[in-house]
Amino acid sequence: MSQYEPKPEDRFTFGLWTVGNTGKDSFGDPVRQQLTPVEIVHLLANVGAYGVNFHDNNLVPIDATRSERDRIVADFKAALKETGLVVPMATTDLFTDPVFRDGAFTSSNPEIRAYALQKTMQGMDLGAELGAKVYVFWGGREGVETDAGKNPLDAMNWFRDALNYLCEYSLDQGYGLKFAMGAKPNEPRADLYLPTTGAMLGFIETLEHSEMVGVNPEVAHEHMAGLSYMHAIAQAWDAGKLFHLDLNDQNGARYDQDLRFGSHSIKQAFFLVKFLEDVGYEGSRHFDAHAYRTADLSDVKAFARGCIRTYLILKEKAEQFNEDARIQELVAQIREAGDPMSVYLGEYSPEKARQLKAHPFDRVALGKKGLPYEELDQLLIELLLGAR
Ligand code: GLT
Ligand code: MN
Repeated sequence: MSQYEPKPEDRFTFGLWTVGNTGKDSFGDPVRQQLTPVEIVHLLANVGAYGVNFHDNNLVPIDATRSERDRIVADFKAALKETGLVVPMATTDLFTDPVFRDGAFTSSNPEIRAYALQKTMQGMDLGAELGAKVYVFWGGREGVETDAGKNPLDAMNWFRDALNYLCEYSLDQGYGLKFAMGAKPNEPRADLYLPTTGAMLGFIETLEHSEMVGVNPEVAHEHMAGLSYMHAIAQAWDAGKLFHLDLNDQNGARYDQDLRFGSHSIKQAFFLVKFLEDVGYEGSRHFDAHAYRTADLSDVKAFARGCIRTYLILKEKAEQFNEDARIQELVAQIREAGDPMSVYLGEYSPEKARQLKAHPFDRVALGKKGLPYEELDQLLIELLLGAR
């Protein structure tokens, strides 16, 4: 249906590794041919994406020579020019190569920590060359299987040192990059450091250039921890730190599924889209998901279109929710339950505190009041199911 056609201002982006996923998993070999970055750019243009993001090694293999790198980047730039796609975000693969088996910035080996800095600086150079404004940090191996050999305080200090160093590098080069840190509770390691968005937000405040650093929350990662993604997003927004996001889906505390956006937790996805649209989020709507292992290339396209369409359908549902008279009546009833207490709430003053302490609350009567959350939630379900 034409009303669900993406527009550039929707900022729908995908990573090269998402539609480029070959279906390989820990138990099975690839089922799809590896597409080249140029082929992926064309595929994404075909499904209506605005941009494409990459890890350094999605684009340039880790062992490429300088001339191979330059040729790959030139071909990629030509494909971007031809299709009009842009690169809003880039990141570093600090988890695939065996060198990172004990982490990158938090590796016990200082030589590996230095190599991780070198690799990230080169990744930042590549990102900046292609126009990226956001640089993502996902610490896939920053964690442990056992705490027997590493003190988390050391790991935290090494992590902090690395980010402080890289902020300086970006400033030094004039790249103007914003860093976005992605949290994940576990997998591939047993326990990853800074496992939730809230933990990341706390850590960021300890950095020397905390103003440059925000978060990149991912649906699946919060849901794996049994948390509300939308609440993590709201906290990041409240802190002015929502620099990027990873949209996908996840069925609870399983392995990291990276499902098509909105394919499992429709209600959560609705609240998320409504939140982003209501506050006026203007960053990338980036899909960090991949198609089922059963998919062939044409089904991968259906997967990518599906991510976009579901977002746009939920955006329309959010508008309906905001305009639905009965729904808004119930929302208002919930918000306005009780006598106006504004005289006591808000800023503290000794006089207000004295008056509030003297106020005769009817606690029992207050405790008797019900709230129509059931009716409201059922209306939402009916709206989502198309019965309203
Ligand atoms: C991976 C991870 C995400 C990261 C991506 C960039 S890769 O899919 O789940 O959190 O943002 O490293
Ligand atoms: Mn994931």
